Amino acid sequence: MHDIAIRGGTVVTAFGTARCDIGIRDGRIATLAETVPDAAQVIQADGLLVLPGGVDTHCHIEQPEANGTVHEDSFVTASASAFAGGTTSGVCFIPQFKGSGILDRFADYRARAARGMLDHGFHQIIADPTDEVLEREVPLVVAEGVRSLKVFLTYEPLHLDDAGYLKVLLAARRNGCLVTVHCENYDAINWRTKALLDAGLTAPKYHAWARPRVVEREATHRAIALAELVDQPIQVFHVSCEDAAEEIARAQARGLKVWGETCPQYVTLTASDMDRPGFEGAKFMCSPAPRDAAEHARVWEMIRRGTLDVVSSDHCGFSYGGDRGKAQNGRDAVFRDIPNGIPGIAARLPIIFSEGVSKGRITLEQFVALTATNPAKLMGLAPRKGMIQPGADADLALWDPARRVTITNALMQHAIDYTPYEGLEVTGWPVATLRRGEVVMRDGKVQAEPGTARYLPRAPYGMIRPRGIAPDGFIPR
Ligand code: DUC
Ligand code: ZN
Ligand code: ZN
Repeated sequence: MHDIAIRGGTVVTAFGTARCDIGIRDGRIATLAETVPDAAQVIQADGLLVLPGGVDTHCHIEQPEANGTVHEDSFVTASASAFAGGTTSGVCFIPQFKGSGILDRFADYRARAARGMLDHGFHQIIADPTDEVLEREVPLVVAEGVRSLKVFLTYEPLHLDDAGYLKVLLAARRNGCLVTVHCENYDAINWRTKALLDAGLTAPKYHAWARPRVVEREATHRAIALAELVDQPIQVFHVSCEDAAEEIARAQARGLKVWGETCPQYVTLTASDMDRPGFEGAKFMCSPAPRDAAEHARVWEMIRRGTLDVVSSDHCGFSYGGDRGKAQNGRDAVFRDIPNGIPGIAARLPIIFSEGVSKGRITLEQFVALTATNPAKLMGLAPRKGMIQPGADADLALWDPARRVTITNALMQHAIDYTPYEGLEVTGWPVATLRRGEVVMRDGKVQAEPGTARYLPRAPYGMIRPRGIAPDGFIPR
């Protein structure tokens, strides 16, 4: 006997598509069969696709910043937003600030995340790679199930220089972690920023001028080269352009363990969105900066080739109105002083489905791979998450591939007062979301109890094991 049967739908996995029923028992997928006759509850899915719930492995939620602010979406509101868009699990960021360790933050952040509804793992940000942090504290958070260290090659006050990055790569290698990297050149951006501000070019649109493609390409190249030196697998976060993706493609062709992630903003938003009157351009400010329509086509090509194999949201909630979010330094702040980041945890799946599958750029199976299976595998969450197979958590999105929707902020169900995708028309929309067999969203109504989130500790896994090949065979400890 099953608790739930999902009947009549078309089940899509990264490996194929089949008309079959799904039987769920104790929150897990128990049966995939032509018919599942015995169930206490039946959900009819005729005409719908049944997809693995989205896995968003790059979400900034309720994350404290060094200046004392906290991203405005709480774990409760961001969980609701995720469910509204068909996403059922995420990986978020435990902060570290220069001059502090990481352990005190871990307990606090884990408690915040537990108050939400989204199943979650963590990346550990390393902003101050002291010996104490790398030798003593990192092994302790790894023992708690953290398997990725996140570094920023730019951004005050998070940025690491090459020496610091090398130390983190080595610590990751010792502890069996992946390193995820924000790749932009810190000094080049600062130099450009100063020159722009000195010339009186201060509006939001100059954010893109301060950090052109070349600074991303250079840092991507360097991040990969140093990872090769240490024989440490890395994922390059939020690749915005072909130039940076080509660096990843070259590394992959040489057999290096380098993966590339992109985000919906890099196939929809453009630098000209930041050129709106007054402060409005701040709504689209994120880093790397959005490029242009021609670049969108090139990013799609890199997705199709498999160079970029994960699409995450980089959800990062700063409201537009009021004085806490984008305007925390005033509505006439120069571009350098406007916080970077845009909300997107709800919009991710609809945008990639619509722009990708509905417009014929990728297959259904590629969509599932990009948004659920590949991120789950790379982060060590599969097969529990990101897959539809017996034993996996019954995390599912029931998807109407023909539903046409105009994105509005209300549909996003987050705590942010705008969406950068306002007015975007999409074809394909989630009509229900199940998390561990529980219907947590139906027809846009989120119905999950705060405090029901589960922490996803990550054990060692083979995908991120070093290759055992270093340039001259020497890897320091
Ligand atoms: N870029 C990041 O690297 N992080 C958060 C938001 C952003 O735009
Ligand atoms: Zn980043
Ligand atoms: Zn980010």
